[in-house]
Amino acid sequence: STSMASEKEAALAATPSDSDSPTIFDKIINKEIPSTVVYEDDKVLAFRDISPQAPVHILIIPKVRDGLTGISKAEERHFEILGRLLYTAKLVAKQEGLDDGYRVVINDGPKGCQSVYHIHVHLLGGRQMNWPPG
Ligand code: IU
Repeated sequence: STSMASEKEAALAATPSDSDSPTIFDKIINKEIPSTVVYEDDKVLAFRDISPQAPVHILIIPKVRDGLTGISKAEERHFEILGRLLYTAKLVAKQEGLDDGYRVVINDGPKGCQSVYHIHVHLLGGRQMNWPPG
């Protein structure tokens, strides 16, 4: 969140041992806390990141986590939702007018700088992205 000194600190503080607990994304899904939703259907929700790292920074998440705390926990039963998350990234990129390109990212675990243990796809765009990422 914005009160954290850095996303890396948040990631290192959010140990994977938290991964069986509900996350703040459940409250966003349930509209218990506000977010700017840009796409929603019965399976996925896409909303603007509270701490945007690019002019467009959107998170795409499954409405039901089903053990998918991160990509490292993916099983065969998740094939469909994983496809939907990526396809939704494409739909939202189009909706946001990112016709010259964009970045799609999934952070995993402490070294991947994951801070919320409910799988999420980052869609970043609206500026020139760099490679390698930090
Ligand atoms: P990460 O891949 O786990 O590091 O990404 C988590 C993202 O969730 C990060 O970009 C945060 O800014 C974002 N976020 C949010 O949008 N709303 C929140 O209430 C919280 C985190 I906590």
